[in-house]
Amino acid sequence: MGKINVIGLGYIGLPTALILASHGADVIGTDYNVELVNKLGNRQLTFDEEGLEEIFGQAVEKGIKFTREYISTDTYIVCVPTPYDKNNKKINPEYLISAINSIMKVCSKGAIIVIESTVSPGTIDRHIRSVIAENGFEIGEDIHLVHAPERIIPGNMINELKYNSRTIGTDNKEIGEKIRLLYSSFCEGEIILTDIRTAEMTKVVENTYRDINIAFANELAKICRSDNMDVYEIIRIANMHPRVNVLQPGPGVGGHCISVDPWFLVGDYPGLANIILAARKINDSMPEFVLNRIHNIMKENDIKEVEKVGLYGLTYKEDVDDLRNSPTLQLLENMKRHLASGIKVYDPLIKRSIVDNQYFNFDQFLNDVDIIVILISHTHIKENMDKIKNKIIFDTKNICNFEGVYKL
Ligand code: SAJ
Repeated sequence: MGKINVIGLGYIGLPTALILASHGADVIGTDYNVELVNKLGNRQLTFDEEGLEEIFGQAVEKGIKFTREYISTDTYIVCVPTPYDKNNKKINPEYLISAINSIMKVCSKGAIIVIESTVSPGTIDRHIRSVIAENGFEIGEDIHLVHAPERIIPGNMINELKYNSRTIGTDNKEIGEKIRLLYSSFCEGEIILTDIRTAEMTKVVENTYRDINIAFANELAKICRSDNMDVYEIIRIANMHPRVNVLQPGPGVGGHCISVDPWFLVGDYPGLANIILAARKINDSMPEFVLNRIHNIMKENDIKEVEKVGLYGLTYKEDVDDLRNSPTLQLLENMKRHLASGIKVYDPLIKRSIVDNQYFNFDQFLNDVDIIVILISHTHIKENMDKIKNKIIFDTKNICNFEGVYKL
């Protein structure tokens, strides 16, 4: 195998490029964002992730390069975003199509294109094969297609890259074996070969499964709140049953995967995806539910100004600096729609200004608020519980055991 050109150096492409290079592959990373390419070229990481720094050093030592250009080679790994259209809920494959078009301009005959980006089932048949054919390339001759969706979780990416099992979907077993060999240079998990459509659907199913299970926990939280039951105690006891594993309720579902992928199924199978749609709606309703709770807690404590309320946490989950679709941002968006403003916000992992009334100093933030709403359970807040004990606390993550704390 010659050089490997990884296209898209974001949350998935970058760690994948680095781990491949650190295990000896000849890797060139390509991204159209010049700032990002320059940063990486100057040995600076673009986001924080445990263990990433270390494999970055190893990859640089082994000669990884970063560029804006597509490289002429025989192996491509495509990790570009695949958002969904907010109106019809269907996948928007424009980044993927543009990457494939660019590859076709430079690739050698018989090149393998591995698509890691999550796509809805049928996307490769409907959008990618036709684009390739329109360019006069024959699939299986001039170009081979592989779908190898990623499975890594932000916060534990490097470990999961190494130990998770993986799926490789191809039209051709021989090509699948080649790519299996490539991934097994760093992946110790089982690598399953299947067809492309199955690989596409499997990935979306995995994230939809989690979304539905989180929605169940969130719905239980609402039921328990309405009738004064302790949802956490109920889930804890129910989970002692050998075949029950209820997840944890929270202020909503963020990130770029679980809050996105189920929509693909709703968009493509509108008459059939019922429980999936209901789950999406429940999870999307949680920021508004939290907002109503805040309103009630303010009333109960005779606090009239929203300026006295502080939201702790801006990222989409604990101990990552990723803001995409975060429940806090969803909540602030809802507030805007209610024409309310002035609520204060702090997140120790976010050092640049993202929203109004954002603080960068924890003590100052605490000084200025009476109610603190824990939206994200960063290690930072767990280690600083003492500092908030005199506040009115609304804990949506069930991490605080003080007397009188409000829960979801
Ligand atoms: N959440 C809850 N309650 C829970 C668990 C999570 O409210 O019990 C919330 C989190 O706070 C967060 C959201 O759900 O806002 C999603 O977080 P997550 O940790 O469940 O998942 P992601 O989005 O970081 O990563 C997922 C993973 N998929 C699965 O676990 C099935 C990961 O393996 C995938 O690689 C990733 O999506 C992806 O890229 O598709």
